[in-house]
Amino acid sequence: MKHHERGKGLRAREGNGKKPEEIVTTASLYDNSFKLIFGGAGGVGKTTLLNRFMYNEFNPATPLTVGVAFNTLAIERQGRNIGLALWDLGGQDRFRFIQGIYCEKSQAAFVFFDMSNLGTLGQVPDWISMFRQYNDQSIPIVLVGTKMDLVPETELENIHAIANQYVVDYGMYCYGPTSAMLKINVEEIIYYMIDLLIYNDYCTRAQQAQTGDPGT
Ligand SMILES: Nc1nc2c(ncn2[C@@H]2O[C@H](COP(=O)(O)OP(=O)(O)O)[C@@H](O)[C@H]2O)c(=O)[nH]1
Ligand SMILES: [Mg+2]
Repeated sequence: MKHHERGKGLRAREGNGKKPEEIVTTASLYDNSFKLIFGGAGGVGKTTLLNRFMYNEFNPATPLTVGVAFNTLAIERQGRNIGLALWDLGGQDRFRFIQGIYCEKSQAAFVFFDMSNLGTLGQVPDWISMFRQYNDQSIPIVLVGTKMDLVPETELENIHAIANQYVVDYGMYCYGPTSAMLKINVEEIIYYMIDLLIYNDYCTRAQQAQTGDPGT
């Protein structure tokens, strides 16, 4: 989906002190409400990628995310009105103790590492554990590689191989290399996940119709 398609119907705003649940799940406003959570080591570029996605901005000096930050957004996708809550969980260990409860009731998760600093992959398993602990074990998780623009072309293949191995080893959904600076794959990975969630929702509803189960 392109930015102009997000145009009029798009509302981006900060929480204004309201609980995100109150904003995003307001009954019948949306065909679907999805909560997406974003984790990964501090400094890997979570906030920067979200700012690129939400506002099409790139700030080379993004301030440290203190604790947890969230944004809500309304989009149209596949003819549906979708309410999104995007939770940026910070990344500094000293905030970790408060993060668990913010992970709950999420439909999908994104775990970030910095492609120019592979040491940041080391935190990926912990984030996955926390996301699964506070959600359905089968929550789809995308591994996001950031700052692709900082990586020499010749190293890319090796990094992709390592990342794809993580996807297999930890049962993630897929891997997506990105650059928020160059605007590579930022919208794509997020819409990819939203499309999966919409698809799953169609399947669930079809199944319920067949079995006569009204669901919830
Ligand atoms: N070159 C480059 N720098 C980036 C990119 N994404 C983030 N950064 C920089 O990485 C630093 C940390 O980013 P930030 O979003 O605060 O990381 P967070 O702690 O994961 O939220 C900032 O200086 C960003 O400008 C990118 O795609 N390319
Ligand atoms: Mg941040």
